[in-house]
Amino acid sequence: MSRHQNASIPITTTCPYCGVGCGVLARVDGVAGDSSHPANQGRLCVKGSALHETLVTGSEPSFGPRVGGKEVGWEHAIDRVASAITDAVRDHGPGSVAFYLSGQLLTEDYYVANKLAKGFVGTPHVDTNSRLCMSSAVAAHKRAFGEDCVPGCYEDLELADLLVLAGSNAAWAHPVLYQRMKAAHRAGRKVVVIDPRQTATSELADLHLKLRPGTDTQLFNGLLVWMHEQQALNVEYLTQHCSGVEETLKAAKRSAPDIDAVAQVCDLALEDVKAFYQWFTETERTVTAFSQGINQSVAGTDKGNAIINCHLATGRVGRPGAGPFSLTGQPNAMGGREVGGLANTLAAHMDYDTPGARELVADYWQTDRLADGPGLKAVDLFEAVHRGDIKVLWVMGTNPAVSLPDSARVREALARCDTVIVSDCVSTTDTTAFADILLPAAGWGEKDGTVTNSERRISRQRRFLPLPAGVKPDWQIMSEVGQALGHTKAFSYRKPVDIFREHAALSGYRNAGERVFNIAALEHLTDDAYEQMQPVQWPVKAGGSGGLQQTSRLFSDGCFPTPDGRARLVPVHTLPPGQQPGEHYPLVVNSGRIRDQWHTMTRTGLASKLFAHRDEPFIEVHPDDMAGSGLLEGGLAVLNGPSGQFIGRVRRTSHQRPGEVFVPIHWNGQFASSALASDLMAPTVDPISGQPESKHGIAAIKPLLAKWQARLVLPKNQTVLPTPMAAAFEYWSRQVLPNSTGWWLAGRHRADWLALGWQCFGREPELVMEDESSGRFRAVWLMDERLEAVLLVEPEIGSMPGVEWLDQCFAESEDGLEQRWSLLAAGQADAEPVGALVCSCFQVGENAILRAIHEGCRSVEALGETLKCGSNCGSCLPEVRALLASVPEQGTEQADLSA
Ligand SMILES: Nc1nc2c(c(=O)[nH]1)N[C@H]1C(S)=C(S)[C@@H](COP(=O)(O)OP(=O)(O)OC[C@H]3O[C@@H](n4cnc5c(=O)[nH]c(N)nc54)[C@H](O)[C@@H]3O)O[C@H]1N2
Ligand SMILES: Nc1nc2c(c(=O)[nH]1)N[C@H]1C(S)=C(S)[C@@H](COP(=O)(O)OP(=O)(O)OC[C@H]3O[C@@H](n4cnc5c(=O)[nH]c(N)nc54)[C@H](O)[C@@H]3O)O[C@H]1N2
Ligand code: SF4
Ligand SMILES: [Mo]
Repeated sequence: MSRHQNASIPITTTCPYCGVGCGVLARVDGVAGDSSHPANQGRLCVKGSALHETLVTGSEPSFGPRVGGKEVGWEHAIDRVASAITDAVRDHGPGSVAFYLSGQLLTEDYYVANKLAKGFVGTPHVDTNSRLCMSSAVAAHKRAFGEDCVPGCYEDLELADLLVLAGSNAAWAHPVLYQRMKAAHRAGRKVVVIDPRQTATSELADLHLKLRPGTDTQLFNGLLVWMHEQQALNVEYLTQHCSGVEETLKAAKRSAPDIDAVAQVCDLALEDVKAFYQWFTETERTVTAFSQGINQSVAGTDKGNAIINCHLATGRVGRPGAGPFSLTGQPNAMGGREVGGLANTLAAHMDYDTPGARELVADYWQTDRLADGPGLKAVDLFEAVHRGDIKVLWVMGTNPAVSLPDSARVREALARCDTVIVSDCVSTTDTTAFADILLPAAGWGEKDGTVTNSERRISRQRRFLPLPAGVKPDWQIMSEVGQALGHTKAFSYRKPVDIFREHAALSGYRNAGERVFNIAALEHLTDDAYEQMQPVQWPVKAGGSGGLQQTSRLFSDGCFPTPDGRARLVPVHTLPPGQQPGEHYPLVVNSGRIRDQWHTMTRTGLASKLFAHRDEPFIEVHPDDMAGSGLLEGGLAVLNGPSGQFIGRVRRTSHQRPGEVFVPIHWNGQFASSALASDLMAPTVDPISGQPESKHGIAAIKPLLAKWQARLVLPKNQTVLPTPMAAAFEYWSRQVLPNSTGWWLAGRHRADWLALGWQCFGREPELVMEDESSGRFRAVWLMDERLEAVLLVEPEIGSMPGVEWLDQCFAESEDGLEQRWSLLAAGQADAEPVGALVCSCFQVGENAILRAIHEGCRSVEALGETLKCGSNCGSCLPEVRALLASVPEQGTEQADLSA
């Protein structure tokens, strides 16, 4: 296959965002869903459909490696990395070097990182952002099954007659899988959503259990007890295939003696708990899919096992339409687990304490430096950096300054560390700011390799763009460092397929069936076969069609990879959240994803259309908590927690429970003055998995009493707020617009606008209007008849012209500008504000949808025909349906726009 991108021929590849792992047909100028990929069968969500707009290539000038902030050649950079590692190992031992990796690396990158760190530098301190994401599910799988395996496949979510979604907002976080669940609806199928918050996913729910956060263990323990009392347990399955039954039942009874106790502790209606228990008891084909509401908890592993216990006790594991199903978040969280990238694992689904594993791996890698035991997990690892025990830290494909809890302490640790190496495809992030050595890594579309999705399906990511000058793929950067450290043979890879073959072979090396993860049938893949490789589900054996036999379901025969071949029911306990609300911090802070952004926005933050759904950091507050607080819908508020603050716009909604607020995880120092969810999270971790409790902070809320609000709009290529402005305001946030970049600004004290303008633009504005009495100020700076800057200041946000209109001014000729300026001066905008954007694909806002509903469009289809909304990727359909439901047939009541 030609490696050169031809604009007319799309390359078949895989989406780099969520763990659904959709197949994509990619070209520089557009993407489409791959109808032959089993995960998505042609569908894509909003983020997937905007992939060509979030390519790093072209979004910033490509950059070469930097040492101490200065651009250097690759040879020099590699030498510096190698000498920093050599010096640290010589002076302080291999444990003074640490790697912090990511579920967004390709399997080939991940394999090389793990081999380099554990095998040749000899440090055990290799952890990954999967610690913040999947590690509780990993630990729960190992305890129950003996190995970290997801027993089921996506089809099970369609086949299930009862689908339980626990701590998952799949409609926004796994949109294509959610669409599959929704499309599979049939009479009699039931869906239960377990989430303290009403979400877009709860629209699918026949029953929404809006439980008290952190009480999932009691809910599932209570279910086990109930089923036991109803004599609904599968005694034959338990007798033949499980251990730990008695102890588990005993522990469950202690934590959830009866249904009344469960209803009380979970703060649920008794009938609701009963309905859930009855449905679960009666329905053979039950799948419980779980995600971060389960994993990111001080009791995350126990929550996972409480769920798995109920499935084992009913024999519902690995059967069509039945099983526990951990939804993985990142595109290659699963691949990272396969290579052994977590600090407590060694390689290829072997742990340090797996009998014979160290010898096996040392022999396979031909090394005598293999690390000898588990290393530090993410939160402890950064504590060790803070203490100065880690001298060299190499961060790859993750943004810990944003995503780890207690961000201020993490930043302090990064600032203290002797040598911080950061590999990223974007030069300016909150973490690259701390890099002593910055290594430009190839991003999606520029590199080749494989990823594994939530259902164990390995797919190819293929390159369709030329590699930008100065940039290298991660596997190559690490291989060159390995060679510079003297391990020439071990790191002599010439292309990703060399690594893939070695990884595949290790999975089968001396594996007589002890390890389920086995893809040795792929170890002799030719270069060409790797190029053409079709998605395949592990374990993969030789034989079957196309010479390969893949596996959709595991453990169907009731045999498990434990020493006695039995699955284990695990007694689980109830741990209270690490931080309890109280007098000073009365609110519980929940955090999570929004539909159109990906994590720290380094890529989705490039596309204007992905900003339109939620254009500012926000805080969702319950009406009860707003009463008497001075908080206003659309006003700004400050959340103060024990270790930091968060400023965002208030969204009034009863979707979450009173006493609880919700904040998005996406905004960071590149996009807002103070909107890091992790500033409100304590580094409390699950004692078994080490996963931080990122869904449970505490805070107090108060309004940010702004004297004025402003809009600053600059040309598209200006992505940094001029320093004098940043210094003058209490609040700013940045939004990428189609033709410009916009900032929302707010402050407590009146500024001298003209003086501030001088500091930023070096002159007076060409057009200016100031009205002392109303507090309104408007100024325009023009350069060569093009707009250079527009600043609008208003005492109230409500009187600000719509941003679409301002942005349009940056696309217009002088004539159009003149006319608009006169309107601007008169204080009017000529376009109706679109309101929050609902459909990103066709840019349809809620105001237009509400108008169309009032004018008679009473169905999703009718709205789709009139406005096109929801007719492309369908990610917005839950919100379109919520808007429809909010307008009574004949009435004109206001919608609850917080859907
Ligand atoms: N759009 C988008 N999609 C993504 C991502 C993204 O950044 N953006 N990231 C990907 C990644 S890496 C991941 S890990 C996944 C995460 O996918 P999800 O886990 O589905 O997403 P979250 O929004 O983090 O959290 C899910 C829900 O957990 C609920 N929750 C909080 N506390 C509790 C509790 O105590 N019990 C229960 N039962 N629920 C609780 C929250 O209210 C929230 O609605 O998303 C993936 N997909
Ligand atoms: N409060 C709170 N905190 C959370 C969570 C939460 O729900 N609440 N969720 C947690 C979860 S589940 C996750 S997964 C984490 C995610 O948190 P992070 O992993 O920190 O977030 P990303 O923005 O995905 O960071 C990926 C980085 O890798 C870069 N990158 C992209 N592709 C490549 C590549 O090919 N090579 C290299 N070298 N770099 C690349 C990107 O530019 C970006 O800087 O956040 C966690 N933190
Ligand atoms: S659901 Fe969306 S983000 Fe996830 S893999 Fe598919 S297209 Fe990508
Ligand atoms: Mo994640």
